[in-house]
Amino acid sequence: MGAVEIPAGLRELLQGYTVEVLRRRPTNLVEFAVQHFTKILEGQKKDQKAKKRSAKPARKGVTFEGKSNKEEEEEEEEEDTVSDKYNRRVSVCAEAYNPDEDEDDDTEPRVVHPKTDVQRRRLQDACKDILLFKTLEPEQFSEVLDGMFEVLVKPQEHIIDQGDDGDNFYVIEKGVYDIFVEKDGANVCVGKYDNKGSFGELALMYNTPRAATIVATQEGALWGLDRATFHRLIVKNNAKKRRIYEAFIECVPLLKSLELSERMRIVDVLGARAFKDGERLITQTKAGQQDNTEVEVARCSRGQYFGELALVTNKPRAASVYAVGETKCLVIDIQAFERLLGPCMDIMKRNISQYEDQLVALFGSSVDLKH
Ligand code: 1OR
Repeated sequence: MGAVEIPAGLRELLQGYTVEVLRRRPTNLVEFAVQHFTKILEGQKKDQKAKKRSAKPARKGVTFEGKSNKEEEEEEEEEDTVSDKYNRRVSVCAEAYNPDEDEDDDTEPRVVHPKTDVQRRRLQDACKDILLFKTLEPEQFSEVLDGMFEVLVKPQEHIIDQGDDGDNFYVIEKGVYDIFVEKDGANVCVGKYDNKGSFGELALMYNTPRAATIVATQEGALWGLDRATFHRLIVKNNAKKRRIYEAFIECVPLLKSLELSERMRIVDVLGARAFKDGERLITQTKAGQQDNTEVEVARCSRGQYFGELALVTNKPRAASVYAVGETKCLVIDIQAFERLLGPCMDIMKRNISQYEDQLVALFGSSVDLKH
């Protein structure tokens, strides 16, 4: 001991402020700090009031493991308000979470939504490719599954509205969901989720308002994870992920032009996947050679990237990719790719032209991969 003790939450508060400064680039840092921290303080006050107003957490079909909270017991007699099927809280804002391994979190009651075997299997299936879960230890992953609750949605239902406070993170089991972002006062559809993927992580990770509106286009099923559990398991794991991948990400040539905070946002959403020798990672879906034999056209190694072409051109996969030996890749999903890698688009496009040159060298005829 003897070292100066850093108050719980200090690092998160300063980090949140820094991220907002880098995002919004205010001219007066002090004035911006006052506004930023006032908003957080107001949010905390609102949140405390909301906590008081809300029922103690044990709702029907929900059990909490761990120490029972004294405050909750005191509130037992208070009026049972909350909550809709989303387990929405009345208000949420900027709680001072410390993503590092602090013990505070362990005193939080652990949320368990009981599930039938069939439900749990469906849930496991929906979560198997969720990148945010890919770097979790099995124990943490199991806690995530325990904490998730089923949400059935109807066509045109708004799951998330841009500008709201963040309550839950969602994993898609089925359904198609449009993504809208407000531009010049109009809502523009910028993409969609088609029966897979997840959304709603940004507001929970960075204590920011919802960045997009998500609307179901048909009946669907989602699995929600409440904000506190998301913080306890995913945000805490992100701090670890930053430590592990920071140095590697720093030396990826493609990402050199990004700011440090932008690179860290990539680390926050990426997942790690290991492949065995010979395993196919990407399958060519575009008709290539007539005789269907495959020719090795290139080999990628540490720090290089692949898989961007189909995302940049919105076309089927132009080549198959196989692991050579035991390999490990860092992966990001298409929405994060579009959101975070815009500044690298020029470099990627330039490199696509190089692929075309390589193919000409190999096959003799000219190819147009972009159109
Ligand atoms: P959230 O908690 O902010 C809305 O709530 C969610 O929409 C957000 O987390 C993401 O999970 C998801 N920009 C911002 N958020 C997006 C985007 C997006 N796409 C999905 N989400 N863009 C579209 C990229 C295809 C960038 C638009 C300029």
